[in-house]
Amino acid sequence: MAEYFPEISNIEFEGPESKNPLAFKHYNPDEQIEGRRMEDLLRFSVAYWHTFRGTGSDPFGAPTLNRSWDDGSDSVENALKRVDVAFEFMSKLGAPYYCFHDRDVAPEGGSLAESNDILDTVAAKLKEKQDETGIKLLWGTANLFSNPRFMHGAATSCNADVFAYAAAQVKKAIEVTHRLGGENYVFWGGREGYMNLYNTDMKRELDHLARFMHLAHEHAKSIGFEGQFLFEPKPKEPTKHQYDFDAAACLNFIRANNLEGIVKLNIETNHATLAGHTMMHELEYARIQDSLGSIDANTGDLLLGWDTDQFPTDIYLTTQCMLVILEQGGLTPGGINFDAKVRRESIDPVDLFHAHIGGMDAFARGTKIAAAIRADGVLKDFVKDRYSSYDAGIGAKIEDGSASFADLEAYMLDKGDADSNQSGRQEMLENIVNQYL
Ligand code: XUL
Ligand code: CO
Repeated sequence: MAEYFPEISNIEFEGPESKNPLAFKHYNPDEQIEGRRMEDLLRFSVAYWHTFRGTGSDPFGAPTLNRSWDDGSDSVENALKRVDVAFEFMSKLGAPYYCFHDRDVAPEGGSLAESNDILDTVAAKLKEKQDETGIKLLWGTANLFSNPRFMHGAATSCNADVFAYAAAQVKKAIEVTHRLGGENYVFWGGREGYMNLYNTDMKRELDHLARFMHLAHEHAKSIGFEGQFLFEPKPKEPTKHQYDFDAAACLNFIRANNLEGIVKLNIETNHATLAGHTMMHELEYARIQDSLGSIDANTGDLLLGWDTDQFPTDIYLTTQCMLVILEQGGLTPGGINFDAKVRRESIDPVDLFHAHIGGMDAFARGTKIAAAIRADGVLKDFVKDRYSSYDAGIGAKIEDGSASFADLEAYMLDKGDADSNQSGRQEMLENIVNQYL
């Protein structure tokens, strides 16, 4: 069988002292962290769209990436060849999972029926390669944004036929995800949002989006798909305002439309920062509401205002992510999907390895650091102590609901003034975290 990365052998763990750029320094699948194998805890996933469909083109220039195996055509033959490329890459990297949009893996045909047939053909090959390699599908999704029919959105389009088309496409994508043993199914808004409120009935659009998700859930149930549904927040791009703006907007949508318990969140770093939040904020906000399902790991560039989807290499970032993820005991059935692309100047196939090795190592290292911080309890103990006035006395009565406004007034009239405040010790805590890096 043809080899597409003949120069690359399996990427192994060689430890922090290794100088081999094509080896893991920190990601050691069998190493135990908080009682779990790193591989089982982190559940790394490769994004089919960036890694096997990325060309390096941008709004200013043509493709740059050397991909000798890809003839650039939309033929089924080319799509089937890419499956071989993908599984060779993922096997050599040692990534246990991958994710795809329907249109990443299979080209669109002349009609919906033809597109479905092509998807079935490619899915059969994906299944074959999954069985051969043991690599699994973390999540599937449908591309409801590239084709011009989705110019006004999909579930939120003003054109009911487009809603119907999107429904048919998602029905099929869920079926294919189910067939491939996918553990989750993702809804990222795509063009679900608006460019201008003068031409937009926001109420109808949001109601339609909710209807769409309920229909998807009903279909998933009817075919026995038990994977987790995930909603992926993003504030803008391609639309001016995406309805899945951030974790808070998504959770409000979920609750307002009785989707609680059905849909969790897939939080992406670059989307968090575009929304004006840190990734840690978005993760923590989702976690405390039992809605942190999975993450799309990447990073933006704080000097650029768009979704640059770079590979994460910042140890502070990964440490902060892992502090939250370890606190909820991991992400299963979710995982850490690298929704990230190599720069258009990183033109060689080997750059795909460097990028993923860097991301996996950054997360492995962040995991070890976060676990050490947690083992020593340095942050947790401080926070627990900071709120200890609620553990007994008037604080406990506030929390258990037994104190009324009148009770609180009586308490404070008697006491005269509040106990003095304690320092927040922010700088000390930042220094402590630095000691673990
Ligand atoms: C777009 C994005 C998507 C979703 C899946 O910014 O993140 O690729 O992850 O549709
Ligand atoms: Co994403």
